[in-house]
Amino acid sequence: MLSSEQLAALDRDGFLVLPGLLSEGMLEALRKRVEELFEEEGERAGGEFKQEPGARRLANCVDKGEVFEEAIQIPEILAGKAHILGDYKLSSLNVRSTNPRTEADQPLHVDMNALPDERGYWVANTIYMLDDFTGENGATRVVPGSHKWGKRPQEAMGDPFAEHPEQILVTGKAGTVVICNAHVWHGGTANRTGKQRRAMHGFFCRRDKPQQQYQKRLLRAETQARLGPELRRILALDDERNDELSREVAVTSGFLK
Ligand SMILES: O=C(O)CCC(=O)C(=O)O
Repeated sequence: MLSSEQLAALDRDGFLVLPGLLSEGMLEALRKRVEELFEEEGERAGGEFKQEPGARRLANCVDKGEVFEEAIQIPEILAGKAHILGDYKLSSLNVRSTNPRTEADQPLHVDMNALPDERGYWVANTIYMLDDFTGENGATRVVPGSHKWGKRPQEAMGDPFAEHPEQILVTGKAGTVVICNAHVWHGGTANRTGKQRRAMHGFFCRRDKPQQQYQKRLLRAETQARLGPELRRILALDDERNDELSREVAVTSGFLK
């Protein structure tokens, strides 16, 4: 599914860019559904997880349209997750759309503040470019190789908002997908154009860790009823250990009412 050269690049850099992975049809369907959801949810958008100044956000997307179910099952993406994590599950599926003319970059960070543990890597993200990512519109910055440093940027750098001397901008055409080891230092950048820069983030974790968003609680009964065995496995819907791990996180982080 992914070549040995691609897997070696993922190991070395902590990310792998796959141009054109989304079909035209899936890209259009994602864009359409995402804009419908922003319209429908208005000021509530993103509220199941978080809202962010300077960006529109959506959370809990698996529950919000069949196109999202398809998007998390793309074989190359799952092969990348298995390579980074071994036994994986989806942790969350969110959209982040950087507003036009934002002033500030996001700080460099690692997702869930996670450092590798004694079993290795445990978080992996996926950036689906729903618009072109350019040098001007808020492309994600990444510090290649930093997933191996065993440090968080806010501890190692004086100021994680600052530019890192080794950072690069990940640019690409809409429809590109970036598979990331989410221990790699990364962050969104300011959008200096007049248009939104839309991305979807398919965040996965190792099966022995809590989900960022507890899918079993967040997905409506009618969504769960139509999911087949493969999606149920990816979402850990029948996994009692995940219930113990993720229920607690979901409650303490306050996004379940
Ligand atoms: O949207 C991006 O470019 C990166 C966003 C990100 O890293 C985050 O929100 O944690």
